[in-house]
Amino acid sequence: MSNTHDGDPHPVDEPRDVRIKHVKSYAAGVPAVAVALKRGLEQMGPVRTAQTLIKLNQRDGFDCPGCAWPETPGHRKHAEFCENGAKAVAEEATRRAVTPEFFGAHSVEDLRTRSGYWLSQQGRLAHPMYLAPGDTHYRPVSWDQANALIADELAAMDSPDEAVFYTSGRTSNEAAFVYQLFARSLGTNNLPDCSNMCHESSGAALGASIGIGKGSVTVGDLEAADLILIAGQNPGTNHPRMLGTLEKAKRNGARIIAINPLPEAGLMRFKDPQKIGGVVGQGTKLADDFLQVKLGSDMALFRGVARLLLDAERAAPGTVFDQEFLDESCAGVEDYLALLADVDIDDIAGITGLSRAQIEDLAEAVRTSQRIVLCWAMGLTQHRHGVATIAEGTNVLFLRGMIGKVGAGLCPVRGHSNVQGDRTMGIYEKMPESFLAAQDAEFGIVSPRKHGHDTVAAINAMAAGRVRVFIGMGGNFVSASPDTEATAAALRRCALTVHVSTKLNESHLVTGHGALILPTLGRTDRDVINGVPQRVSVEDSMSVVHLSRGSLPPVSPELRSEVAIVCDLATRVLGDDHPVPWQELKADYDRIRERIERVIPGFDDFNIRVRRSDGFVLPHPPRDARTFGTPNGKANFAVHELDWVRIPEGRLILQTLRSHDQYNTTVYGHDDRYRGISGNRNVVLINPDDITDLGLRAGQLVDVVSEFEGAGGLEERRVRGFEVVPYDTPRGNAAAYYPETNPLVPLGSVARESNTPVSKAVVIRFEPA
Ligand SMILES: Nc1nc2c(c(=O)[nH]1)N[C@H]1C(S)=C(S)[C@@H](COP(=O)(O)OP(=O)(O)OC[C@H]3O[C@@H](n4cnc5c(=O)[nH]c(N)nc54)[C@H](O)[C@@H]3O)O[C@H]1N2
Ligand SMILES: Nc1nc2c(c(=O)[nH]1)N[C@H]1C(S)=C(S)[C@@H](COP(=O)(O)OP(=O)(O)OC[C@H]3O[C@@H](n4cnc5c(=O)[nH]c(N)nc54)[C@H](O)[C@@H]3O)O[C@H]1N2
Ligand SMILES: [Mo]
Repeated sequence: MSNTHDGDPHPVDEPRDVRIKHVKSYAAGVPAVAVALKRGLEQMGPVRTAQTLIKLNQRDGFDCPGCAWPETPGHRKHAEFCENGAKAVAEEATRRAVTPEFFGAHSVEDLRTRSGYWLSQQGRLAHPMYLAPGDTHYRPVSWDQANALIADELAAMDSPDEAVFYTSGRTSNEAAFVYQLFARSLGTNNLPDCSNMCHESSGAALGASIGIGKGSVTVGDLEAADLILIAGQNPGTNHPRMLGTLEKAKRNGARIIAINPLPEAGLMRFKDPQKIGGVVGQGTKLADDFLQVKLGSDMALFRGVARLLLDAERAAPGTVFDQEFLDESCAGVEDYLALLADVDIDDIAGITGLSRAQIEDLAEAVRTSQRIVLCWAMGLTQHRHGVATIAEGTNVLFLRGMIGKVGAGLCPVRGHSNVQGDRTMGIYEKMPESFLAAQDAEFGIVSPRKHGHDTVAAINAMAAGRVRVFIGMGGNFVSASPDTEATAAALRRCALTVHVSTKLNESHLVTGHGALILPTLGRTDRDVINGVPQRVSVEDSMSVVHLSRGSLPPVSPELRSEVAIVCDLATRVLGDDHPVPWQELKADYDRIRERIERVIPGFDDFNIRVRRSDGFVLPHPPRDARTFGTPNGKANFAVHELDWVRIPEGRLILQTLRSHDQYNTTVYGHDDRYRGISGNRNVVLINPDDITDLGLRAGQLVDVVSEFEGAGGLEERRVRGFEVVPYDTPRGNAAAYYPETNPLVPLGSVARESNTPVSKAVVIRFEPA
């Protein structure tokens, strides 16, 4: 995070020459296995590599920290992991360590000039470190000193709402539960999390439509589906194990339709590295159809499909809609159908960039399929109208009764491996009264009822000087959040910033007046408390809860588990006579699970059921019994005004996305193999015709300037020296990597209802570098 290059928080110390190779038409296969092993050997050496990869996603092993895709129930293959899961493990299980000597040798100022890639390559954080106000270097402190520093700062607050407790989605259920319990015991609901920037739009849309903010399908449903729509998701890179499920679905006869501005390799073809045929053959063709939509046009596409379904139903009444479902279970059907009256398919074609025939073909597939699953991720959620878009896709499924039956339903594919579980555990700035009341009764505390800050609100509160203490349970707040410069300035106003982390990152270097780094155990590490090995639990994208146990010796004896860190801090802050028995909870995680069972519905016999080989599945009323926990007890059609992303004259719309070689803000390398790009991440992918029209040329370096109409007029933001790369993206749409382009995402540009930063539609222009 450099102060000198304005707008460029990621100074580059790596090769800048971009090499564009052949764009891959398939995912996984032999190169994937080779890359996985290479990264493992570099970071962990041969013994740790073998020890870890064999335990990945196995019953007595640890949950992959990569993504939230479920493990295959029943029979697990020996290598239940993917290239990118293996990279995530190598990143965590590295033998390299960031010691007090390292911090002695590098001032914070020096570290700020390094790239995120370099920082994470230094290894695992090995000792609690403190940066005193005005000091140049982090210095080692004891855990007691660290807790005392935090306690003093919390005690100096005028109100508990001057503390913010951020969470990233790798935190285990047990740690998340005690963490939110601590925040609420202290008196605040300021519990923003990475989900606010991620699937919040899914939760908001599904909560209103079906009464629960979680997906309604299982792996078995996907395997049984006859039509799978994958919109705004790049599973080949971000959920590679999903490809195995899709391949199986294909073999069972499913048709797969990819809806995406980019022809992502993982959607096109898949070679299963765990099967000989997959390794040497041509691979399975996955997507039968690829609909190359313009950014932010999915709502229009869904509405067009709904209109065509309505026409077909009118032409042959009783043959298209699931009238029984609509009559018995739904509300708002008439209002929604009325909206369809003035939908013109030619307009929809114009908005989406598709042909009329493509839209009709999609509608025909939806009309004739019997078991439909809709999958999506960030390509739908991170738009101003993300909530409306997801609700619209849900409406389409409702018309055909595609929920609460085998092979059909809604599948928001989660990101972080326990982001869904963290929410279940109460990591949410506005948990419902039922949760707060149950927790208060269980512990004899009084939780605050006033809603807390989500991520964007927390940044605004910090910027306004209303936050004294920021605590991050994992994550990389400054790099993951929008508007990097504004977020950095906001963090600097805090008295103390604290990060519980496994690896060094930019957020340790953009600090409050004082700052603490608290090193913690990760998924792969052995967690032993008072001589007793502990296990944690996680919940995957399909509401399956299961145990995870690391087995590697930690890189340093100074590492503490997240649970221990929270419980020790809570004891220090709240005292020994606090009604929550923090030390008892810390000493045996079964005690935490007993409390979770008594507070959160669905966790009956938690300690017994979680020890079953495949864990257990949390209740999901729409999926289990076609019942809907909405206020009116119905599946509610959402009625939103049609919205899409307009492209201003002479400008492009930029989406910020992930390469194949990163985990969110952690950059593993500078290649994006499936997209055929290597050697540089500071690139902007543009349609060749737009390159010509804008008077640019391939290989040219440009500044990317974003434009946003804020409350105070036109705002501009800039990143410098990005290389123009011709790419197969729709006219008017560009793409570039996150987090490098996060300085361009305006803090004020958020999704309606979910407050999620609009990371997939930034208005940009170019200036010569
Ligand atoms: N290896 C690896 N795995 C990961 C992560 C990682 O960084 N690395 N991150 C994890 C996390 S936290 C998450 S949330 C997930 C993210 O998983 P994804 O959502 O797959 O991640 P993105 O790279 O943001 O990709 C968005 C995709 O949506 C498309 N898209 C963008 N805008 C639109 C649109 O308007 N309409 C449509 N139809 N498509 C659009 C893009 O072209 C791209 O294919 O992955 C998780 N898994
Ligand atoms: N422009 C743009 N911005 C985005 C996105 C986008 O697509 N475009 N995507 C958004 C999304 S979907 C998300 S989820 C957020 C991600 O936001 P975050 O979750 O905040 O970011 P990560 O990069 O996943 O966090 C990585 C850090 O977590 C720490 N860590 C890793 N494992 C552990 C662990 O087990 N315990 C603890 N305590 N710490 C650990 C390490 O120190 C590492 O440096 O970013 C969002 N920001
Ligand atoms: Mo995410």
